[in-house]
Amino acid sequence: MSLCLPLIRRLKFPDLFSGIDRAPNALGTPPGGRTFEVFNPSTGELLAQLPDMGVAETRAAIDKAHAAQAEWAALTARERSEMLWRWHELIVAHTDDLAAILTAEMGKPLAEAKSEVSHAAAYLQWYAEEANRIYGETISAPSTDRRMLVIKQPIGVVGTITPWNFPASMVARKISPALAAGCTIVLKPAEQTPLVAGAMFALTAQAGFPEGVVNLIYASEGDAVGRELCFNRKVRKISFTGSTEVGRLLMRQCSDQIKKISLELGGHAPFIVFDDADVDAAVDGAIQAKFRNAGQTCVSANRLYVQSGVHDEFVAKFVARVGELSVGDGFDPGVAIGPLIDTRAVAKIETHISDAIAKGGAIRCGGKRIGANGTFFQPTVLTGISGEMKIAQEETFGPLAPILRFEDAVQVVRAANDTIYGLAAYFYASNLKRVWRVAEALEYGMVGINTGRMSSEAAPFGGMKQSGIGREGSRHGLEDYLEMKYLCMGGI
Ligand code: TXE
Repeated sequence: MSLCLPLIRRLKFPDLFSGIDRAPNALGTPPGGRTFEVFNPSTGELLAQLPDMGVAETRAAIDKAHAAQAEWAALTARERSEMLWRWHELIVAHTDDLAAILTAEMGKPLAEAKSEVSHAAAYLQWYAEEANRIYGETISAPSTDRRMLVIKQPIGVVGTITPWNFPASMVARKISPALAAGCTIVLKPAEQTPLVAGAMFALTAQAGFPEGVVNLIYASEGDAVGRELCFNRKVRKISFTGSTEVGRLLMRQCSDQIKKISLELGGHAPFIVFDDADVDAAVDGAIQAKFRNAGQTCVSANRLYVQSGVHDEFVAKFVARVGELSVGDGFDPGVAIGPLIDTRAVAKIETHISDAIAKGGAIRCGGKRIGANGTFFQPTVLTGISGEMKIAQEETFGPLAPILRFEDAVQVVRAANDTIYGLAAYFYASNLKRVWRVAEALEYGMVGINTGRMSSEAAPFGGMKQSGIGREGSRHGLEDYLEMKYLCMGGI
């Protein structure tokens, strides 16, 4: 592996970076020395060249995880918990470096990167605690000579595949409940952002995790690794976050062995502002829900529905605030919006804008690429949006806020639910009856009421419909990594 000097110079502990080489699973460079490159999306600068692992390396990692499984599961919950705590402490101690690596490879502003690393650490802390709270149950038996109970056991080796948009917190969100439950893991991070995952894995050795418990696969694409994880019988569960398209493929592949799978896929979040809302609070919430991570979040507010009575006030205040958001390199102080992950993402935004304009939409601010690198885009607000436009139907994954005016509260909920997705929804209102009714009627796994931000390690994150299967975070997130076993004792 080779790493570029400018990135290493940014770090307080450059040895953390060199640790990436040693940590994962010492599988070494694949035959033929295949490698792939990682670039900074802000500058285009080459950050690193990594071994490009394939089927053989994935199989070797699965074998290691499988060999370590029984011993890992046999540790006491307290012992597993203590290792998670140590990993948590190491991540907290290295927050600045991990955030710098994250900003370099993904582009998000350094402050957001730091907050993501803290969020990642919070998952480790949560599941270090939760590891000690795996309970079974006893059942009143229908006859006196029997005793019936339920125990929970780790599922076994888990294959995890993570995306580029939250490259640190996604790793922690998947691995920490799996480890707490007593599972071993093989993880393939996104090809655009493998470095922060590598650095986090480098710390697992210091945290005391035994050899083979956590295994990292660097790969330039997901297909071959994904197939091996799905079709290898030693892997008992897949956990994936990414596009709905790949999620569907993985589910088909897992059907071969009826393999368990958790999916956290795309979203198309409605953000509804009712007439009785606090408009200033709604503007704050919309800025957060839309522009965090340059709009590249699965819970990003994708469709802003604003009721007629507050529409003009909301648009005026929102456009003014969006105009203040500065775009640039995530390392520059004061930057609120970094680059998009690649030029393909920018092209998708442009398609959504031109389609909306052709069908009668209007640009209220932004609307253009910035700079020569081609990955920066102005935060943009569109009004006059209607249901037949692409932007009202598809996930944009960028800093583009389309506003739809509405009159009727019942119809807006119907429109909000009229999508294949069901991940996150937001609404602002003050009437208590409306708050309850709308919260119950929205077909989404997560609903933010008078808030634009709701992710927390303490809460179940996940979606309905084609946004996924399963939940991550909270005590519910642990259940996905546990098998339930019913024991019946007779002759008592
Ligand atoms: O996702 P992919 P991409 C959505 C968002 C975005 C779109 C495409 O709309 O614009 O998806 O993003 C691995 N078998 N989300 O192309 O391809 C890949 O290597 C196994 C929402 O980046 O799904 C990476 O590690 N794995 C989302 C991971 O899947 C495969 C976050 C995600 O990549 C694979 C990201 C295969 N055949 C994108 N092909 C969210 N839910 O937050 C790719 N991968």
